[in-house]
Amino acid sequence: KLQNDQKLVNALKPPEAHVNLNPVLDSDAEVEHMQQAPPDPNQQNVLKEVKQYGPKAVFKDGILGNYEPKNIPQITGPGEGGEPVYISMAEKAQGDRSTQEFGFNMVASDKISMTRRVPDTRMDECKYWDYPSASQLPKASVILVFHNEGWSTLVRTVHSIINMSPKELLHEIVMVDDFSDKPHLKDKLAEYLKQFDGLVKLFRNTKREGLIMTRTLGAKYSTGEVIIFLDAHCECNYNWLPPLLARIAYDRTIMAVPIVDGIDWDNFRYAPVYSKEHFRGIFEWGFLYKESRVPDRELNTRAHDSEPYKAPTHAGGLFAMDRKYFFEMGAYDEGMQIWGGENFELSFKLWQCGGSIEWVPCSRVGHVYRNHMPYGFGDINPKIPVILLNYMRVVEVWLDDEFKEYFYTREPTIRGYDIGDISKQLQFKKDHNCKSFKWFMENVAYEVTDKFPYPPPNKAWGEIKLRNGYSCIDTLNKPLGQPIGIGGCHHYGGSQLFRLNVEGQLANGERCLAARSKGMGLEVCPVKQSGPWDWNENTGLIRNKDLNKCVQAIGSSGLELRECNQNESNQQWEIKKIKTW
Ligand code: UD2
Ligand code: MN
Repeated sequence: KLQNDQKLVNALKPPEAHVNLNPVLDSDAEVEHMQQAPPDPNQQNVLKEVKQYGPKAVFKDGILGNYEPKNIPQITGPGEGGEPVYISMAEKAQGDRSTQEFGFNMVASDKISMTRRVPDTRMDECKYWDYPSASQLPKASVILVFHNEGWSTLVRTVHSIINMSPKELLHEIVMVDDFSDKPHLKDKLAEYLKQFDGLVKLFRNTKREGLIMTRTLGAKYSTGEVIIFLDAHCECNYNWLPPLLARIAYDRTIMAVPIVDGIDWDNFRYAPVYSKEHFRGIFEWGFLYKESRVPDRELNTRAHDSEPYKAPTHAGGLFAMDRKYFFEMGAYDEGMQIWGGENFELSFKLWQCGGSIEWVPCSRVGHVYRNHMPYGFGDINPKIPVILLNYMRVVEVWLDDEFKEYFYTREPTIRGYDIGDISKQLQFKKDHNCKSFKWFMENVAYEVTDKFPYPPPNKAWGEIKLRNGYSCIDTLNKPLGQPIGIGGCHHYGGSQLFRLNVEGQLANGERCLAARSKGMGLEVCPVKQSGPWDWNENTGLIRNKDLNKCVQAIGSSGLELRECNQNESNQQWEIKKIKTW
């Protein structure tokens, strides 16, 4: 009863004043103001703050936008203009070592100026937008969480944010050290940041929290109206900030996502991720993150090709949100650990519970993609991979039952694993009267099934082991098209985990097996879900129906398709379920 009373009290409270609800209107007649949101028929019975739209950006063809940089100086030097930087033979060993340690070639990075110019990768149209004046835009706290990052890539990120942002829109940079143990991130960093006169604040975790929890902490420490997360190895492009803030000023429930350009881990070349077509974030049913061309249905809702477009999800690292709204939405699920899946958690939550996600083509930020992940996951030790544990929490909270099934079809080994308490998330979903995942699939992520149709049920899954032996079919981590083989059974899944579905597809992870030269190789699963494979539990034969041949172990590591022969012991397979917990 007490709880209910409290809820009632909360419901009766007037909505907290927010700067974007009643933007100070200035006399700029070009800016459209305050259109009323149409009522949402799905949310009729819910007591809800009426959405009010704020000022909008305005396109002025041929007239340079109000925040456009003028007179960009021409500078020459290593890496200027986003050109690649090459190291000498003498430096190679050290470069390799730094790559091992940080995932980036720090010897190359160290040669580049902290304030190098990047190439302007935006569409030309982007130069002609006027964004609301600084008094009409919320101010940003840019949050950088970091764990054992290299020096120059980290510090260049800070310089780049400051250099590329209008002064009056950058409230602060909040850095949160996720329990790094590298000496250069201790006093040296704190000393270095003093030159920014308090604009850059440094906080440190007293234990390893992982990037997800650390981001929530960073948001707590922030005092700006908008929070913008960036990875700690980014370089901002021209005028990256106003277009993001403008979307949030217009509607505080929008998550605004910049387009993420690529910076090479080895030579730091800055290159546009794509220039002509628009892409947006989606997923396949194992929740691997994917990007695909934005459907016309979405593109056609806009008047200009440089306008933001809606997206089902995003890569995770770079985005802007109204700070208060981030917490109203419960921030990140605190049960998710270290790395992975948090992008889906926040995305599904936003879309299903009244918010939205937009990608903003005129805001571009470069991100250094690593050579490999250089850090471990600390002390935590779940019996399934951390990333899958995170995905499972997302799935159990946000997906309807039929959709959960698609995920477990794709990741059968983890079904039933104890993911801890999700009651808080489920309660949130109820309290906010959130829409179903089906609604999300039909109205937001509607192209997903064109690319990744719902997986047919598995007929058998597990390791594929020779009946009379200890060898298992193994992808041997071969690239697409290369012949796969066999290896000693290890029972860990991974390269030895296969699924045979009722349509005859045999798959490992997101890849399918196809006949290749004499044997089998991996391929991208065809959208048309039918495959040639069948397994006879009695004889043990795995037959390719198209070729009428069977899978046979050859020697200690080979695999070939041969004439079917049920008396051949190297053709007799069992498909054995495995569990890693
Ligand atoms: C991508 C995202 C990343 C995050 C991740 C999934 C982009 C460009 N990057 O991987 O932001 O969403 O997917 O979770 O979209 N860090 C910590 N503590 C840790 C581990 C990492 O603070 O325990 C920091 C790290 O220093 C970096 C940030 O978190 O600043 C992201 O980590 P990453 O760069 O290794 O992730 P990335 O880009 O591979
Ligand atoms: Mn990163």
